[in-house]
Amino acid sequence: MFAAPAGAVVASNGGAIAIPDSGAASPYPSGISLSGTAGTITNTTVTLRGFSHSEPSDLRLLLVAPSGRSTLLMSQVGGEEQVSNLTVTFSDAAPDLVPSDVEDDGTFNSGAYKPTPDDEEGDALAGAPAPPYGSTLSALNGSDANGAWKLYVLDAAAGDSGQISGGWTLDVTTTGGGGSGGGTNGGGGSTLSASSLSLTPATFRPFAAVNGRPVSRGLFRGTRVGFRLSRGATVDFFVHRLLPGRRVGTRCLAQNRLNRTRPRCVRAVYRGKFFADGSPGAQSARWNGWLAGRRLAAGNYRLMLTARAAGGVRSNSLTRVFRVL
Ligand SMILES: [Ca+2]
Repeated sequence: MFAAPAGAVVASNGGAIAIPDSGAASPYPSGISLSGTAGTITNTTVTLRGFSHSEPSDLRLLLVAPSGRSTLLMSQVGGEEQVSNLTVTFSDAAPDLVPSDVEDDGTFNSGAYKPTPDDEEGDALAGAPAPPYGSTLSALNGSDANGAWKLYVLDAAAGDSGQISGGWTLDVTTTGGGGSGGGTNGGGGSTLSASSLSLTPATFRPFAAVNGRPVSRGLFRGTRVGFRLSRGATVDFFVHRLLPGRRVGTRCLAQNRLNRTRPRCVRAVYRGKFFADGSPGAQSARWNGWLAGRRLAAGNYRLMLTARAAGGVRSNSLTRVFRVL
């Protein structure tokens, strides 16, 4: 693989990307936010983790930089054979294109590939910025790295589906030298990234309430929250309950007599937050499933993580869904 050059900024969104049989993945796009990098982009690579699909040639993957410049990472290539749990890096410096015909070009395995947009029509990706799309990652060079990076994953053919279970990592080098550590260089390159948010298990019983206090007892053991930080920071966790609703215009409202025939949707209702002090690297902490002195009620929830450090530096945010029994 390619080691990050000195001065590169590396950030990840570890959230899974679900790829339906046909149409836009969820989320669409998946985002990574960069801030505090100096200068302009000189090199970009993208790594997908846990990439599985029963027919990779169904897929079109588009990376859009904060400037709006874009690179079609792969389109209608990768062959028609099932791939499972690949780690795939896109880099202009890679020796090979993504194989498009497995018989002629070999198997689509984990490894590094040049962007491979085998796309004669150059069609638009529905719901993504309009073409033309770049065919190399150098198409992003010279633009600002700060802001929202977006990865659009579209399945363009019926019959097969997949996922990118471990999300994606962005590795950007800029003329300003980036500077993923420190933050003492005059504010030119202090970044903070979070990745690998997990709940183990993702379905759990919070601690039992005994005299109004949380107590681990039998199956009532809570869960373990894991995450990774690029450097030490305070980590905020926001908890939303996911409830059924009805779509009215752009809003998802609780069902009532007037809107009960509207399309169904999922409402995220804020339930509270907690925080932790995180050290650099992989972290894991037990959570009893209580918020603000109360046990979470049974139901479906979303946990969102965002980290903050001195000087107003904030990380990307990560989300995971979980279920309370
Ligand atoms: Ca498909």
